[in-house]
Amino acid sequence: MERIAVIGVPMDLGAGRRGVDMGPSALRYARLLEELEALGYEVEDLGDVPVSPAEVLRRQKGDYLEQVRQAALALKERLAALPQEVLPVVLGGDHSLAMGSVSGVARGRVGVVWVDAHGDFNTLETSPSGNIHGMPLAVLCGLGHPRLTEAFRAVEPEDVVLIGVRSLDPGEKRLLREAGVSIYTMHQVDRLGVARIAEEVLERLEGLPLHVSLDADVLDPALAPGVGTPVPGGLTYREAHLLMEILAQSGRVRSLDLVEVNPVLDERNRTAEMMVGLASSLLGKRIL
Ligand code: EXY
Ligand code: MN
Ligand code: MN
Ligand code: MN
Repeated sequence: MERIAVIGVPMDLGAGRRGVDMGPSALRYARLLEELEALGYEVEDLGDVPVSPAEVLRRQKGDYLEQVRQAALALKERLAALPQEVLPVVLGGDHSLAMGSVSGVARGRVGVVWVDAHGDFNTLETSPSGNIHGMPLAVLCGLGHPRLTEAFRAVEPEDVVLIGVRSLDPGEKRLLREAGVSIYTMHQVDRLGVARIAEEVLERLEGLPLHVSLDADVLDPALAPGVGTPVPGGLTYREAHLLMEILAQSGRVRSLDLVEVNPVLDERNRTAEMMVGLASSLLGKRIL
């Protein structure tokens, strides 16, 4: 029986709004572990990485970058220590945690499938907000603050694919183009369809173990309102499930992030419930 290790990162320090620190609880309350056990996995909950709550830091005028670095580093170390055959499922928390998850699971080259309305490819110089959750993918590719790139650089831009993008800043557009990251925007999703895109992604990342970093804001916000940076015109419920189902059929998914669920902005935990459903599809749940 395949083993899954669940680990939470209750962090909203990288985000512009408070609340995604409660994402791990919302996902657990949406019965993530029970769903995975029902799929036949042996599931172990490793609990949460310790993170100082933003409110505490605000009073201490905390240095968020250092706090985010510490939390992502703790995650990286925990994941790097897991036995190779264990499949980690990381619960966010804001997307800056992915600096720790991707670098923690990487044992050589890893294919990164970044499913997100955003590019998350800003540096401190190009970011319009200074929010670190808009930077993790750039850091993983070696671009950004040295305190972050020295700890988390882990992937080749050619091994990264973005799917669902519909909000990019001018600076990150340039950086993405220069780096050579593959990008399937919502325009391509509409023109090609997720089935064709999923097949192309699997072909492009042929032979690599896959890390899927799933940002809840890739879904249409009318469907999944519990996110801190909503952008209209996202994936439908079926598009998201089809994408997960085809990636699952490859048998190459080795790790997963579920990030940016903000229960404060949600309606009755429906965003977390959708993310649990998508995780189930990605980890093998089939209709028939
Ligand atoms: N591109 C904008 C920024 O960098 O501030 C918005 C980033 C949102 C990031 C969320 C996690 O996907
Ligand atoms: Mn993101
Ligand atoms: Mn996003
Ligand atoms: Mn190369």
